[in-house]
This record gives sequence, structure tokens and C-alpha cells, in this order.
Amino acid sequence: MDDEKLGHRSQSSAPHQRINADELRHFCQLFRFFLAQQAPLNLQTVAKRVAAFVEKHSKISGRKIVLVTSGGTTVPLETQTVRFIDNFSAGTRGAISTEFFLDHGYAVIFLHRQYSLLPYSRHYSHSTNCFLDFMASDGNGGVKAPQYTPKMLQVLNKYTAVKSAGLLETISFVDVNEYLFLLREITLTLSTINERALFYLAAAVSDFYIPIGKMVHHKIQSGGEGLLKLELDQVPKVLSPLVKEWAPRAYVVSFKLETDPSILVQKAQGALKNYGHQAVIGNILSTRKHHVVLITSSEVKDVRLNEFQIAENTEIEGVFIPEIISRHDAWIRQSK
Ligand code: PAZ
Repeated sequence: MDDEKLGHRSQSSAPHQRINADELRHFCQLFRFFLAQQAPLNLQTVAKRVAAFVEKHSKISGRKIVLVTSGGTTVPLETQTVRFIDNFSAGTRGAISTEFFLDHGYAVIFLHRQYSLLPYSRHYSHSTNCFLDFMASDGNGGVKAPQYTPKMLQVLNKYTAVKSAGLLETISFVDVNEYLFLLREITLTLSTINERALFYLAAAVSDFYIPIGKMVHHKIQSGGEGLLKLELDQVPKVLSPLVKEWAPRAYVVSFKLETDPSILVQKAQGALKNYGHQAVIGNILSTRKHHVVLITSSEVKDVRLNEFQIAENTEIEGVFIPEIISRHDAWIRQSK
């Protein structure tokens, strides 16, 4: 495997930082991961699509590109996968955020879990009403439920405009292995636009996995003692190499999910310190749709919807994404 595939794409003007012993361990774990695991079959196809997308938008003066990761990764238990471990994420945060970034003029690479929520179609795809009911005919050339028409039209118009301008590239993953290979490939390409690149890592990525060398090939059989004992390895930490090696000039926002509010800020600050990136959005599982904490090296800012906003189904991403964008813009300005 060549140096580039291990993540050493040369960045002649990159501000290389010293790495400590912990980071060196993470780097080694990650290199071993990429050497041992199998790359997804569509990696080269995705690489070409992303390269073309980044090249096209990099030529447009002032155009910023964001990578949004979204949804949960699975952890397969067999190489011919019948069973897998999954998590709760439906990709709501990522799909909503993508729409707001597009509203603000970004081009978006949307790396999402297959069949999770997608920008624009999310307004109808997982609705308890079938979207076809919204369009059902009243028999007189109109629709049965005209109250939905203005919103549907608004979503359709935005979707059509984004599509015709080629502003959205969607790429899907299922398991954590695919996610990591795709993330590295996209990052190395996106890093070529330096400060104009924004990473917005909202996917819920598994912390543990079964390496290919330790996985059984066929379906795990029941019987015997009736117990299933699994041994999982730690997924290598990817944020440190991403920030320090792969995209050292980009603005990087990671997410931190907890269930215990008393440790959220401390964990987010720990992540910032360990990985050296620019911002963490902290959220608690049960309140994530109306409360987040924006944490940078110099601030801890609570972003909360009020009761009225909650009742109106306001999307909190519309409140904190402008904050992220203004910090990204400042990052670009200070690099000049
Ligand atoms: O996908 P969703 O909208 O249901 O949830 C979003 C989220 C909680 C997965 C995201 O905001 C997040 O915190 N992602 C990072 C999770 C982590 O700590 O790994």
C-alpha cells in the first residue's frame, strides 16, 4: 500500500503539528485497520465522483464545501452478514443540517447510512402519512389535501434548485468499515480546498467492531450453551489523523453524544484537547432536538429552543448552524 493510501497525502503548506505518544498509538491502530480490513467495492467509483464534485466547486470563487456525516454505522457479526449491532440514529441531524448548509450556499457531500433520512425527501419519507396521500386527487383536477401543497412545493423547489446546480453529492455506507474507508477517501480529496472545507461529523459511529480476521464466515448457530459471547475490538480513533494529517487546514466540527448531562461538557472539552479540532457540538440523547452545547477552545455556549419554538417544531440546526458558519468564515479570513 502506498503512502497516500495510508493517509500521508502531501500537504506542502500544511501546518504540521507534533504528535504525542497517545496519538501515535491511534495512528498505528488506524494504519493497521486500513491494512487488515477490506476496502468497500465501490471505493474507486466514489473517489472519482467526489474528486469531480470537489474540482467543480473549487473553481467557483468563494464556494465552501462541507462534508456532513449522518446516521449510525452497523457492526457485522459474520462476514456473510445475517446479524449486526446497530444504534439508534435515524440521520435526522445530518439530513436537516444538510438543508441548512445548502440554504447558506455550501456545496455538500452527504455521507449517510443507507436508508436513513435524506435531505428534502425526509419531509415525507418517514412520515406516518404516506406522501402519496398529500397528492391524492379530489377527482376535479385538484388535490384532496390542499393544505400540504405550499410546503410540498417549497421543498420541491429547493430540491430541484440544488439538484440542477449539482450542489449535493450523496454517498451511502452501512457498516463501520465502509464508513472509515469512505471518510478517509473523501477527507483526502476535500482537504485540497484547504480552509474552505468544513467537516461536520454528526454520524453515530460504533466504538467497537469485530476485525475481519476474527469474524466467522457463516451465520452464527444457536444451540450449545445457549449463550452468545462476543469479543469486540476498539474502532481506531479517526479524528486525530483527520485533523492533524489528512485535512490540517480545514474547519472540523465533531459531535459528542451522552446520556448523562453532568459529563457532557467535560467530555467535549476532552475531545477538543485530544484531537485539536475547532468545535464540538455536545448533545444529550433525550433532549438533542431542542438543546445542544457549542464548545470551542474559548467558549461553552448553550443553544436551546424556547417552549414556543418547540411547539412550532423549530429545527435547532437552523439556530446553531449559522454560528458554525460564522466561525468557519472567520477561520477562512484569518488564513489569508
Ligand atoms: O441521527 P439523529 O438525529 O437521531 O441523532 C443525531 C446524533 C445524536 C447521532 C448526533 O447529534 C451526534 O451526537 N452524533 C455523534 C454521536 C457520538 O457521540 O458518536
